[in-house]
Amino acid sequence: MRKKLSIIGMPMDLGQMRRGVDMGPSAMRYADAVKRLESIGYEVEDMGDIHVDHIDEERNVQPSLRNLKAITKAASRLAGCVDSIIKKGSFPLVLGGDHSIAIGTLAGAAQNYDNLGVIWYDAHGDLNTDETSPTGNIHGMPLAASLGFGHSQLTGVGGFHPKVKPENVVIIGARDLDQGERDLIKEHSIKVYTMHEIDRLGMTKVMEETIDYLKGKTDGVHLSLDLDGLDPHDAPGVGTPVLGGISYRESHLAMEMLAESEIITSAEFVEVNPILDEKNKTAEVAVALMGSLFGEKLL
Ligand code: B3U
Ligand code: MN
Ligand code: MN
Repeated sequence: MRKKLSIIGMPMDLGQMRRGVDMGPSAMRYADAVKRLESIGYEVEDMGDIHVDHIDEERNVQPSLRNLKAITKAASRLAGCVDSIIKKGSFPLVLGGDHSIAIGTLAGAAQNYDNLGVIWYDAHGDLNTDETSPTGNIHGMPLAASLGFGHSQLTGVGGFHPKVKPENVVIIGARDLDQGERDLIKEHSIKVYTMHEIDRLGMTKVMEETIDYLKGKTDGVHLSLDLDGLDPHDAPGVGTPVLGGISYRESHLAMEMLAESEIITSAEFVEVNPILDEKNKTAEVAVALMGSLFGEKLL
């Protein structure tokens, strides 16, 4: 029987200040995500987009948690959808949208595992809370929220928390962390491969260690891939580019090693902003990386 994969679009741009990232799902579809995954041998179902309000009805209420209401509403819908995909035996692949959507994806996935692992591939930690965030942008908070830290409306999506334990998280590609995020990483001993470790050890070793670290103790692993984890030369269409990132080639290697390991049970590709992109390059990069993640082979 062919393996099943279900694609969901999450056209969310309320987690940050730059419009256009809500078009990310369309851009990745336009870059032939479905065809690419079918050609690897998957039975692909495109479930369309989750509804996201265009504007938050309480947008001026909490500047430290901008658009909280619309974001949590959409996250709950996404959580239900991801949960039902897993329950019917398919693999959920979520197309973002800004990274705040991970609150919903993880809420849905975590209902199905006792020890969900998370690989957070990102230039940022996304470990802020409303108390530590320098911006009030919720796309800088989803990993903290999934660990149970921050505002109860974010941590409570799906009706339970935490979704993940700190010892089951690996952050890869970090190079822009706020003080509150550093404190949280230290306090909870979260495993982080910054660009320093990637340069020093090489991506092969980083991924071997990551897979070893998660393999024994988790019963599922979610890959949350923020395109700004890559260097802006390779992925220019993102809202908060940070120089000195992971290369396209290193990213393919990482995805290929994850494919071989067979540990990944759900995934999302986020922060593709076609308005800021160069001829859909970043969406094409995302789809090429999906190819490697799902086992595409040259020979
Ligand atoms: N850490 C900053 C910046 C940021 C987080 N995630 C992205 N940018 N993409 C913040 O706003 O929390
Ligand atoms: Mn992110
Ligand atoms: Mn980021």
